[in-house]
Parts: sequence; C-alpha cells; structure tokens
Amino acid sequence: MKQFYFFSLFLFSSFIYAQNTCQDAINISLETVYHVNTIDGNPAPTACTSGNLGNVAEWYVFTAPQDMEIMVTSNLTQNQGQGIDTNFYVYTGSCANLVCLSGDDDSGIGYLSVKTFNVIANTTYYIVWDNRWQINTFDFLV
Ligand SMILES: [Ca+2]
Ligand SMILES: [Ca+2]
Repeated sequence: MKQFYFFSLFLFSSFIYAQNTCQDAINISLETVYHVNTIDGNPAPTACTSGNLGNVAEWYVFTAPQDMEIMVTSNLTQNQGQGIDTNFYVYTGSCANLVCLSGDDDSGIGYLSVKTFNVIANTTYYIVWDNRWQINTFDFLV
C-alpha cells in the first residue's frame, strides 16, 4: 500500500510539472482537447505578437504529420463567458533556439485566442500559453 502511494504521488507530480519548461513540454495530439492548469512554468523567450510577455508559461509541443493548416484555439464553448483571457505563442526551432512563428491574444470571443497557420511535415512546433493577462485554467485544442 505504501509503495502504491509513493508511485501515485510520483505520477501526480510528473503530471503537474511536466509542462513547465521547453525541455519538458507535453507532446500533444492533434484534435484533442488539453486542459491548462496553473500557469507557473518558465516564461516564453520572446513575444511573437505585439504586447507584453508574461513571466510564467506552460509548454506544449507537437510534430506536424504532414504539410497542413493548423488552428490553435482556446475559443471553445467551455471557456467562453468565464472571463478567461488567454494568450499563446508558437515557435519552431529547438529549445536552445526558439524562433517565433505565430501566436494570438484576443481573436476569440471575449479575450480568448485563436489562430490558424501553416505547418511543414516532420517539423516540431512549440505552443506556449503564458500569463500575459491572467493564470486562469482553461481548455485548448490544436
Ligand atoms: Ca505548470
Ligand atoms: Ca487574450
């Protein structure tokens, strides 16, 4: 029982801390809803849209399966009307050298974010949600 408890605790803490740095970015699947908990990880390196950079962020990553158009959005029914204000940036490159590709602050309903952009097959993209405005929890979809 004790062993089980420690094992669960380990799983729980990895889940909480996994998305706090570029190196530990969560590998996301396309067309799947992810929940962003407390935004408390390393900040994004540069603001890819006009405006301030938050001082904490949560990190996600995916590799494009083919050349395609991708939409990153927090403009989902469950987030709308909740007073949630999200902001994200998209980078290519590597953790040592992140290059701005895209991002969005307020294109969704209220202050939610949505942006469509093109990706290239077998290229890695980092999606970083930061606390430019607030640290509310919310869902997003790619
Ligand atoms: Ca976190
Ligand atoms: Ca916003």
